[in-house]
Amino acid sequence: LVRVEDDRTGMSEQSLKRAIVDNLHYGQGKDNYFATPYDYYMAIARSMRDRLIKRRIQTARTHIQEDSKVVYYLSAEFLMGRYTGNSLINLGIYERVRKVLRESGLELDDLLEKEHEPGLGNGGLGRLAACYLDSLATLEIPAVGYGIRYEFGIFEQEIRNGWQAERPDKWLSFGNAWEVSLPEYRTEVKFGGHTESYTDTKGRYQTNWIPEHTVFGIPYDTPIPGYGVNTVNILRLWKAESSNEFDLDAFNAGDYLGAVANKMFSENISKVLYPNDDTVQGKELRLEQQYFFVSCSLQDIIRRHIYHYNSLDNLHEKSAIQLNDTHPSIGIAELMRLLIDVHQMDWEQAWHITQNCFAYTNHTLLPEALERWSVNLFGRLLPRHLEIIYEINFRFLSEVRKRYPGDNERIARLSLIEGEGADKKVRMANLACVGSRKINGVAALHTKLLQQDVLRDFYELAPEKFINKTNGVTPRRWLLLGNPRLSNLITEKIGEAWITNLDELRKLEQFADDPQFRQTWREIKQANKQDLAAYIERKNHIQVDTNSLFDVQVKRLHEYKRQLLNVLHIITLYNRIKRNPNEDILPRTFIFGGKAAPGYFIAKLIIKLINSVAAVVNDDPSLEGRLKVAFLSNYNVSMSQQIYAAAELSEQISTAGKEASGTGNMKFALNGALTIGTLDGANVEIREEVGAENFFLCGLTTPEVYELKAKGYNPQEYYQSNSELQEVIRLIACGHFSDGDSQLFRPLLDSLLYNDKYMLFADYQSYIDTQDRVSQAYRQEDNWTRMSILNTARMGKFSSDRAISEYCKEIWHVEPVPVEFKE
Ligand code: 26Y
Repeated sequence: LVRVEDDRTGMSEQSLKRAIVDNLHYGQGKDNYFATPYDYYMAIARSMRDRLIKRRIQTARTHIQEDSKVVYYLSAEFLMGRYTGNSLINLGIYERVRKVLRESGLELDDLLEKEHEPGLGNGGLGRLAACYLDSLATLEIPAVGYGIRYEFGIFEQEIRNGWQAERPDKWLSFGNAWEVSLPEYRTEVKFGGHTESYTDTKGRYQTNWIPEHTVFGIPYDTPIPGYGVNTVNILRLWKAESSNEFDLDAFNAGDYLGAVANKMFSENISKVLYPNDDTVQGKELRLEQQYFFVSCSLQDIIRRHIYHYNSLDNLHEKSAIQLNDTHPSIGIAELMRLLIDVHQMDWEQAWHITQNCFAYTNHTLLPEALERWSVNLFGRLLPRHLEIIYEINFRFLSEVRKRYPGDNERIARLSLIEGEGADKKVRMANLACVGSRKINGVAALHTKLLQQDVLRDFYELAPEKFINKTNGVTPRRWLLLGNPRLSNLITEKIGEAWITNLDELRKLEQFADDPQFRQTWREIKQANKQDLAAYIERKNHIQVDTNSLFDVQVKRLHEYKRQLLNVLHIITLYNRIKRNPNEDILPRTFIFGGKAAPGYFIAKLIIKLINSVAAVVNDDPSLEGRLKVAFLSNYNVSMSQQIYAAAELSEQISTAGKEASGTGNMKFALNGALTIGTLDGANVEIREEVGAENFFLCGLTTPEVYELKAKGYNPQEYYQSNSELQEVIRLIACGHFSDGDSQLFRPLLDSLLYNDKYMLFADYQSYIDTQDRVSQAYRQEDNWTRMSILNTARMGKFSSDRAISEYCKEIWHVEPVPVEFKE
């Protein structure tokens, strides 16, 4: 018996089939004669969305009934990757839907590739937010992700003549099956203008903010399902719209174009994601974006809280607000403003609530990535917030003075305001530290360096605020969805408990010496390599040897991540073969992927160098195909899933002390790749877990880096005493990879020879020696496979479920709230 309701919620094969046909018909307006693969994709997506909406409603009801405390994850970036495959996985019906479609001659995996990936993030920080939403839902924690619905996500990267070129990412142009807009919850946000003080009827001193203009935020919700549970949380993204379709005053005054300009100001706010993830430029639009989404989100939290509790006195008992880096840290001043100016609370109570709502995650050690806004700009855009920040600072520094009388240097370092006179700056990290109950780093080493270095004064002031939360990644997307062959094998051997309890993978250790199991393990990696090789052939027209070692570095391009060191190794091998054609060199395929910030010239030049080396190496017959280099353009979440599954060697070679954590490092190892890496970020903990004997360590340690810097690092000392390195540099310098042009790569070489900020030369020999050990190890096929199995088996710690349960217990103080599913 089939009920109408079944088309929206049913999970049987028959119901799923009817649902897809129904959505094809009435959602896309097509039947199977007219339908394109994209139409089928949309019908599948909508059918999943229907099923999730039902669960979402029941989840929301349960959270209200239980007066649950809610986690609000505020992030300027959410790098979600494609939704549809993930929702099929989390609903547990991937195979069933695949079977149903096959019966109609359709291939699910091909249709899922029609989804335009929502790339609303730059890299690690945005993807971490996405993994955390998956774990929050899976652990049945009431949670909302708040961010910006950028009309254009991270740019699409093309390679033209070896150079990166950028194109806009028009991800919404064919519609978004996953979002639901809620115009009735639109929220007003003010900008500019001035403040006025007055005394209210009760004789209280009050401040009024008279803005220059206002903007509406329209929320768009996407359901976030947990794996194997009924909880469906939401990601709520704000779109900016003009608050007056045609600004009436301007219109009445005959200023038609002025009115339209105002509309354009408004809609610009959520137009585009800033593609920088390294150096901050004090761009006004960026501050507008941050304030816009934070104000919408806090007003939304307050609206729901008052509706439920009819008071704000217990806001901090029912809400935990996480700041994903300083990007949303204006929220501290905004919550104060809302509580004091709008809800008439006194300062002390408002401050108590604010401090107990917020917690702050820091993601960087690079000083150039710390946000500081010019006081001028800040006061022009957010006059009331600047007043509030001065008041917070005044009260804070009075306390500091009591504690450290006369220590003016310390006071200057702790101040929320930096500098004097015209170029004063608001320090957002200091605001975040003062306004939060907890401050966390994202790996053990990173947290330690925060305490000793970047946030040292805050640590000395309030050590109890500091806590480490080593990053994690979701095993649903990064193993179950991305590597079905390996997932099936694992489940066959140890059952499926690993999917929600990744420590279960330890049970694979017992098979590490089983020849049959090793054989299967190898065959799976081989099959994944063949898939990737086919992709490389299709996209780059490069034929790669699937018996060669797949040596992969995929991540944003940055000098500190040292893609250039990897290139120096490739050229070293090239020179060895050129010197002695019979030299026994392990065949390798070097795979690169990653975007450079459009204004980051050196990073773009490194891309050009990789492609130039590829052009020479791939075509040189004397190498007999032993070395191949492929730069895969437009690296994104979807591509990365395929890459991790096929990778054998994971390059994690940042200068020690620079990479806060890394998360790609975890995804590689989870998929059985071995790591060559420095003692940086989470590499340290990965090595601890998998065992030093199953990890290829190279390079200086953080204390060694500091020491070398202190005594005066001179790259020449390393250069002059290393003939192989000289040969590499000379080959680039003479134009060997640039058709004889000896100028093209000069900026790279000059920076290495005369500055070498990230100490590539200091680590060169260690890196080369370690790569030689990798080559030897790869030839011991059985032992390599054993190490690969042990890497996967010991990755339990790096599940985002572990990370999120720690945040829940130690930072947010929230408990799971199971949701019952009722038909
Ligand atoms: C302010 C603006 C320029 C900016 C925008 C984005 C600054 C930074 C970022 C993004 C930073 C980022 O992605 N950081 C990475 O966060 C990961 C998750 O914690 C870490 O694993 C990784 O080491 C860190 O670089």
